[in-house]
Amino acid sequence: LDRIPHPPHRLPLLGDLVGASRRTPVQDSMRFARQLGPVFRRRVFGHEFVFVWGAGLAADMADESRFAKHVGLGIANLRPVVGDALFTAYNHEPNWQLAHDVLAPGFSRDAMAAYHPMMLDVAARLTDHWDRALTAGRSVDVAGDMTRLTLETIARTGFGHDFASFERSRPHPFVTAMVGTLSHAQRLNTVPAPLTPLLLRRASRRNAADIAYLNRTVDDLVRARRAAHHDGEGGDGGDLLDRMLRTAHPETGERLSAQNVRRQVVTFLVAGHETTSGALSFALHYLSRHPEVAARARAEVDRVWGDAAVPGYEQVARLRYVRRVLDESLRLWPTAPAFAREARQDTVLGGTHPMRRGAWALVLTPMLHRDPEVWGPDAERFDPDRFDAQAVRARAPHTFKPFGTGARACIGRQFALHEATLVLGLLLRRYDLRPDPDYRLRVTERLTLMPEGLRLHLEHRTPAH
Ligand code: MNH
Repeated sequence: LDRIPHPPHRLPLLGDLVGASRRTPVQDSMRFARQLGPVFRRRVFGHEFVFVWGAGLAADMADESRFAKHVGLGIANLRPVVGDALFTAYNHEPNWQLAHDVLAPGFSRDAMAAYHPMMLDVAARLTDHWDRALTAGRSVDVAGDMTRLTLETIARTGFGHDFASFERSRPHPFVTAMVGTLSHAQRLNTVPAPLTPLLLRRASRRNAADIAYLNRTVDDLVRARRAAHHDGEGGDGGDLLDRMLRTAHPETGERLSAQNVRRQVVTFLVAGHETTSGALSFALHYLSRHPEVAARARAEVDRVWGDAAVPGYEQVARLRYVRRVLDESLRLWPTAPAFAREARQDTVLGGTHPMRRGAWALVLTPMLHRDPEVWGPDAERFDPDRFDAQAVRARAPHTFKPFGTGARACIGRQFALHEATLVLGLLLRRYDLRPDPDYRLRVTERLTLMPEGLRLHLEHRTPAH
């Protein structure tokens, strides 16, 4: 550990607080990374955290035979809310494998094709909303509207539920409670555990109320579905909730307990929309700032979708360039900006840093995605061509990790990519996106990343010829 650099002004007791804010732990770490190199440590009160972002070291940590997911920090802080549900389960907890096997078919190709028309329905609510803004000459709140869209999409496809987000001028209380809980989990990292009751007393009470709200919402939703099953309705749709309530494990015959179902539903409602919303928002920001990229993407949409009123399922994956825009946005701002890995046994990281069994480090994805050794000296520049097939083939593996790695990587990856590509295609086809010339990208953090205060002006698209 001694050989791993840390910030120069280390305070006794407090640790590396100089130049750090509790509201932007990721962006502060990015700054430290640039000063300190491919592996560094930060101390926050008594705790020392090791960050890895050099491509060689990160690739080493992707070795599943020596490393596994570590549930720590922000994620561990979510355990009181979602316990052993998929995202927060410890590797050894039996409910991980059980839920993984029961729910994985919910993300198969067939399942995705069945979600596609529902995704289109929700997207039409977004474009109705944006058409009204356009007619009234109002700019749109990008992150707010992408959150409406993605929450409705996961609620509808996964759980047959409608939050009516587009009929509300303020965020749905579910979103407010979720943001409260995520921010609280992030803040807990910045306060020494023994002092939390003292320092975060009011915040903790608020957080308990937020959690209660999330649980209540989910319990209502589950109760309604159980009643429908009881009346002989539903059940064959095979959405996520049907699977959670009705599917037994194909080998063991085991089912999810009622408590576990609640935790999974909260997990999917949160994990299934917050990060996709951020990814879409960053992509729209970059599209508005790079009209030549937007023009190329739109030309592709016109070519692939033609005059079809709505695109078919197959026509979404064929938007190769739009997908590159999305990948490039996720490269610069991976909206789940870090994941933790622990050593399965004593090992040596990158051939130089000894790690004991159980020792862990954070992979700082936004910096891995800017490592000049991989991405070149202009790594900060937005350029979707970094993801053309040839460039991808030429790149070392494990250098692009917005969805994590290994057995515990994102189960919703295809879902998110299909939804986001579809929506970008629909928006490009319909609108010209005009940025506010005075806007400078600001990123807010609540475990996830999201552009702050991003508004765009819409115009009817100018004809292509
Ligand atoms: Mn998702 C795990 C990023 C969309 C449900 N997700 C992860 C991890 C990352 C991640 C990174 C791994 C975390 C870790 O190693 O600790 N996820 C994303 C991003 C998007 C995203 C950047 C969108 C863009 N995720 C989605 C969607 C869903 C979803 C959509 C559900 C519909 N993700 C999950 C679940 C896990 C996960 C569930 C936990 C999987 C597991 O541990 O088995």
